[in-house]
Amino acid sequence: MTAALVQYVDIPQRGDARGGLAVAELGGALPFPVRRVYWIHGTKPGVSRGFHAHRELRQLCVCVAGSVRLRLFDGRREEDALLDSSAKGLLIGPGLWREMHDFSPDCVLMVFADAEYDEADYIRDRDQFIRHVHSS
Ligand code: T46
Repeated sequence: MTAALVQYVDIPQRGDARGGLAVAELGGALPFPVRRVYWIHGTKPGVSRGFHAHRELRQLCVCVAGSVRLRLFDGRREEDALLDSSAKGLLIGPGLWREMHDFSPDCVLMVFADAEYDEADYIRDRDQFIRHVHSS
């Protein structure tokens, strides 16, 4: 059977009568130690982002406000993931081309990464990415 490209994780909700509280912790929603956190917000209407893959990086994406659609491509198959709840995370491992589309105006996409920023880890050309996955 072919493994799904889209891997969701449940983000435990610990809210109470006062309001919401969601937790991403090592061994729970987070399968790796986090070395960097960034968030994408204020994306202009009609703008798509991403269009790259990573050689090694693992990430957990959580849409903490609004919604966004991620398209994943492994060099053969494409799958879409809709992130529209802070109770749902998306794990993206290495070797996956990712594109982000349909950002809602209020979207805040928080990303937990297992390594510091390194431009050398990016493959930003789709044809190069396809050659990379088919040669590995
Ligand atoms: C990813 C998707 C989901 C930094 O200097 N440090 C950082 O930690 C990051 C993430 C980016 N940057 C710089 C690199 C570029 O000059 O910020 C600029 C915008 O980055 P980029 O065009 O790669 O952003 P996105 O939204 O296309 O992609 C980002 C992440 O870069 C990427 O790892 O998987 O979000």
